[in-house]
Formats: sequence, C-alpha cells, structure tokens
Amino acid sequence: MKLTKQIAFTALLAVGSSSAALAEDFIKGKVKKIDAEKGKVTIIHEEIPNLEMPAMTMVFRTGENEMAEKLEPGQEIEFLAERVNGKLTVTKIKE
Ligand SMILES: [Cu+2]
Repeated sequence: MKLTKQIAFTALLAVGSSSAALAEDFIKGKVKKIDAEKGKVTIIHEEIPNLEMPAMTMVFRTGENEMAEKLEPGQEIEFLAERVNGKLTVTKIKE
C-alpha cells in the first residue's frame, strides 16, 4: 500500500516536472520594433536555453506575417524561438 502510493506520487511528480519544462520553453521578451513587410521583429529577450543564448536585444524572423501584424512596440510577450533554415525565428507567441 505504502509502496503503491509512493509510485503514484513519483509518477505525478514526473508528469508535473515535464509540463513545467514545457512551460519554461516560452521566453519572456519585449517587442522593440516590427517590420511586418520583411517579417522581422526586434525583441528584447531573456535567456533562451534551447538556443544557448543569453539575454539580449536582437532581430528575429517571424514564422508568419500575421504574427508580426498582431505585435505592437512595447508589448510584453512570451514566445518560442527556433532556428529555421539557419535563421532565428519566432515560431509561437503565447496568447
Ligand atoms: Cu538573442
């Protein structure tokens, strides 16, 4: 009985920590500048562990142009970034 509870608890912990890791994949940033025509956005971002990048201000490509159209300078966002064809790209913005 005690062992069963222990296993169940460990399983819960495993589920909890994997979803926490997913949540952490979102990077906090602030939009500085948008160039919707070129599909580029300048973001003041926090550290990006999956890209091994420290906090900085830089230009990202946007996956889709509608994404850039929804952004405004000064907007605080949480986003996902990946290297797409060698270019750093915002792939998702948390709504
Ligand atoms: Cu950067």
